[in-house]
Amino acid sequence: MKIFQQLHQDTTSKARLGLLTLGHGQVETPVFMPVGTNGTVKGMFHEDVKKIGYSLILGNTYHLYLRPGLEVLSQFGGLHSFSNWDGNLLTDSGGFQVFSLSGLRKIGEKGVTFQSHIDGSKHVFTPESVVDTQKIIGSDIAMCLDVCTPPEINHRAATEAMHITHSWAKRALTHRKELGESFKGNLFGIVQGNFYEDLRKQSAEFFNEMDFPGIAIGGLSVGETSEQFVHYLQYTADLVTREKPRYVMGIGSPDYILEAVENGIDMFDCVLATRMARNGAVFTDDGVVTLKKAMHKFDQRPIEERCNCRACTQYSRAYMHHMVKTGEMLGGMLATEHNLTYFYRLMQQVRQAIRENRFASFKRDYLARFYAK
Ligand code: PRF
Ligand code: ZN
Repeated sequence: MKIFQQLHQDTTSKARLGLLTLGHGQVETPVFMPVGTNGTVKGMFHEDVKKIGYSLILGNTYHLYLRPGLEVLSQFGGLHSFSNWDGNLLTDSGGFQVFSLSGLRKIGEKGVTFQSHIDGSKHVFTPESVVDTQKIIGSDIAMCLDVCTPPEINHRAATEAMHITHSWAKRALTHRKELGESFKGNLFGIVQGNFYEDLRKQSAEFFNEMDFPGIAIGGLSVGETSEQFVHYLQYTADLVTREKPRYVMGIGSPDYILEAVENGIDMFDCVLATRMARNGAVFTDDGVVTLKKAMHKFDQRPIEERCNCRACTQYSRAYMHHMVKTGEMLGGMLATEHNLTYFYRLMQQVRQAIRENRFASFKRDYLARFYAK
């Protein structure tokens, strides 16, 4: 089944408007997905996430597998009913988190052995097991197990990681086909290849040939310079088929989002909006506002005049400053709601600009204002 429909192609860039049809409803693209690692967007009620407009959030297989664990999730019939989220859910495969969070880990041809960051216990993920786990979670979009590598590795190591990623993707897809109708989600492949053009090309071509309903571009925004990011994003995006939804994993600053959209990317996720909120950093059209700063102590204005979120309609910057300074939970919650509202509005503006064939000028004007200070 085809899950992606392109609705409009912007005439001023490669940006496009689309529609994803998933198990828990339709999603307009380009779409930003809030991150709910443990099955909850930190500091937010699901109903408020929904009220803002989000209908696709992200969870992490690695975390959910460790806690609450598969026994609990299967007894509850998956994360949707366990957490009472009735929108769509995308889960990352755990590959990336094993590499960034867990202690000792060892990649073999079979899979990856790792130690839990919680209690040091030993576990194994295989391409097949993470498909099974995401089936138990009930993910609407499930990701293949991949090997994401840091920017400084040599060509040989990058080639090896890419080959393992490809071999795991084949196994994941075979396993997904064996599961048939019992697997309700959509399994996406992930292009790797580090910062080498020949490898990125090989990997994009490999995934174009395979039978995945969507393709992600992995291994970007992992510590490289922004020039490298832009170059490899453009280079890779141009090689990935436009027939399928294209997802760049783990990006979420407004400039990276706009760069991705400009190159025809449809989906992205990032902890930035929610993590920064918990540190009292909030997004506005005039840049990031750091609520901790003393300059806000007497400021009676809301974070943003035109914003319709709870923080902006009910509280002043001074009160937000006070809550952040005193470490009140509500401060982080309100700041999170504001940032998620801000990012939702940004994506609405992005989609409107594409619809009206003015994405290139929208991007230019938006960034000029955001970084004017
Ligand atoms: N692979 C997976 N998850 C990811 C990444 C990746 O390369 C990234 C890289 N930005 C973020 N999350 N599986
Ligand atoms: Zn607001």
